[in-house]
Amino acid sequence: MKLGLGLYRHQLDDDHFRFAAQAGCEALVIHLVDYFNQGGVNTAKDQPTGDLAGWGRAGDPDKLWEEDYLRDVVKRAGAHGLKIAAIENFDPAHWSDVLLDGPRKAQHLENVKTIIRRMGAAGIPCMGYNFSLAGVAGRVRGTFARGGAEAVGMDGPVDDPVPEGMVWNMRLGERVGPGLMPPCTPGELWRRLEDFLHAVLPVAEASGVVLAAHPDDPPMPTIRSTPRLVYQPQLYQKLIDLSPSPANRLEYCLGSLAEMTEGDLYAHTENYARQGRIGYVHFRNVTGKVPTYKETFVDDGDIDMLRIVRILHRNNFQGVIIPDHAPQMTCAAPWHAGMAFALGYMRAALQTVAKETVSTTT
Ligand SMILES: [Mn+2]
Repeated sequence: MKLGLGLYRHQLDDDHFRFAAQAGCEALVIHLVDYFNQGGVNTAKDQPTGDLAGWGRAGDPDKLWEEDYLRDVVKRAGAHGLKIAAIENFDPAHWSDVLLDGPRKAQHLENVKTIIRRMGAAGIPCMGYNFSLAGVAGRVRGTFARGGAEAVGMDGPVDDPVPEGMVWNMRLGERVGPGLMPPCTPGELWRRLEDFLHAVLPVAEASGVVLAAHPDDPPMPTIRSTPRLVYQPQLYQKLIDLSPSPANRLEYCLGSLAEMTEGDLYAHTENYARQGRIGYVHFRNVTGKVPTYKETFVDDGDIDMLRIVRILHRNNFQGVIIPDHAPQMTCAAPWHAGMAFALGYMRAALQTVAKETVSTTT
């Protein structure tokens, strides 16, 4: 198991690479979608939340991430001893009609395949994705965490419909509406996911890349009147069972899983780790469950995080764990302090379980 850090696109520079290396990271998970582009209420200082207007404007539909750009990031991070373990999230501009089953679906599936091939060529072995129409919508921000630290949570369901022209909480064009996103049933959304996996997994396998699915965030059966796929822990098994390909994996978000109303998180983690289906782990903690939960400091929520690390270790999980999100700490560098706090805890947990194994085998 390796320690990693997630970085947003605007953070892919030497200072952030040094910060990760100094905290003991061996790997990075990078975001290439600019969530903050022309957004109304978000700043790039923390994870995006946003109101009903969404996060910001999606990227250029005609400009896929270039192989040279990917190679450059791999090289610059490598100079600090860091591997790029994964890219997290496709740009809605590149694959919106895969989600919507729209008229450019064939082209958008080709876009995804092209991106996967370029990742393979650049040596980036995992693509994290979130197969969702509404995306990460409906969350609020406040001083919810210990000591009044700013964090993110949910305060009741949000079912205001998604306007036409918005997908995955981002605007595809200059403006949205006045129409609405076409309706979709849960069965239809599962069929779209299956189409995606069957089209892309063979290319992923040939490219040495795995796909890793994030569960729904927040994990409600509907958000903004759109269906969701993985909003209870056992629904991850349904996703796994869509394809036996070893490239069909999970972006295992402990926070989202703990926010779900059913299931034993430890038993599910044991089950998915034993199947070898975890791509990488979002290591974050929460208190409460949907529709009312709050993100917490990693040591301060409902999940026994050390117990999770023991389960992953016992099942020989070789992938990366990253903090996902962390509360913002009151100081000159709130994001950095929050991440450093989480990384320190995680590094201690990894060292603790490694020593436990030694002590039981000698
Ligand atoms: Mn997550």
